Amino acid sequence: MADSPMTLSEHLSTQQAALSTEHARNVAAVLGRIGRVAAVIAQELAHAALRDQLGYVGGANATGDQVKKLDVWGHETMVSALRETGACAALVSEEAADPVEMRAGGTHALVVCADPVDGSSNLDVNGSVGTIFSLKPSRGKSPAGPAALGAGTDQIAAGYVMYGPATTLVYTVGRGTHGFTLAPETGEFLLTHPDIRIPKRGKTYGINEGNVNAWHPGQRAFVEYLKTKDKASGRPYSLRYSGAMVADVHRTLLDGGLFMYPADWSDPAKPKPKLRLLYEVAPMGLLVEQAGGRASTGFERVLDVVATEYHQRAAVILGSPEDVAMADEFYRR
Ligand code: FBP
Repeated sequence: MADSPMTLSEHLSTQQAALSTEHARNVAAVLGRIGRVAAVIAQELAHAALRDQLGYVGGANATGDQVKKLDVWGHETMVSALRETGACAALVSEEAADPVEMRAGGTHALVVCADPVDGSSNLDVNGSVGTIFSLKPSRGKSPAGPAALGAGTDQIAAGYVMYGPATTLVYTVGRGTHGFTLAPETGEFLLTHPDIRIPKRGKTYGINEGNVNAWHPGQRAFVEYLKTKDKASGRPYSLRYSGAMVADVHRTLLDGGLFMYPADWSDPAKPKPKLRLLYEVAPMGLLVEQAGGRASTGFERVLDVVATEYHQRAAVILGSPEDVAMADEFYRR
């Protein structure tokens, strides 16, 4: 009989070598807890319509988005779970203007940046949603929140959970990108996608084409290029866009191609990106790079962008290395 697949906690222990001993214990504690929170969130999503958990609570979050009941519930569930680990010094969350300090002690406590419920516009229509997270060293700072700022290269771990037909957790500690599937009966995440390698080139692209008139000219020309028929280069690419970054990135990681959310260039002097750097763009950038892909803003590597604000936004073009390289070329023209 085939061996039963490795559990998340077993796999985490095989990844320890990638981390300093002190951080390794805290990373395992935090990632293990996020795995358990994800099983709880999956349950809640499945019952949301039955528990009057759909719809808005009213009011807007730190980045001006209308807040859904499940956004708040997801945030509070994440806060209490991370607090209990004793390994998390602060949480930077999409749903809180300022970092939530947790006074977990020690130089090796971690700062977590998270989007507890990503793709909120899909919640009330039973579409795929997710949770995105990034772990950075707190360096013993107090308050610890400011340790979240800086470049994406400071991340020591990152991941996401996708709540779709199955619940999938994908993470990296800088030693490849690995995928797990939730066994609802046991609440365990089991290794189903070890060492994901993104194809060098893809056949699909994901972008909100409704924004085409606000794109940088290089972005517009690149999407036109993808849509132009040319058998030799496998074009046209097909459009695949779910409205939830986690679902679009997950497809891109497994099948190749691109996910893009470029900035609004209506005023070229002040380009306006949408997605948030610390808890959307940077963690996805690390996961994609660890799977052999690339993540760019169109002008620079996403992981080199330095965050100076907690809810700073950044443009993103990520996916298959040859496709992203082509996009960068169109931006340079
Ligand atoms: P939140 O739902 O967490 O605010 O995330 C933003 C997001 O929903 C991404 O998941 C998604 O890729 C994007 O916004 C969709 O934006 P748009 O509706 O403009 O296409």
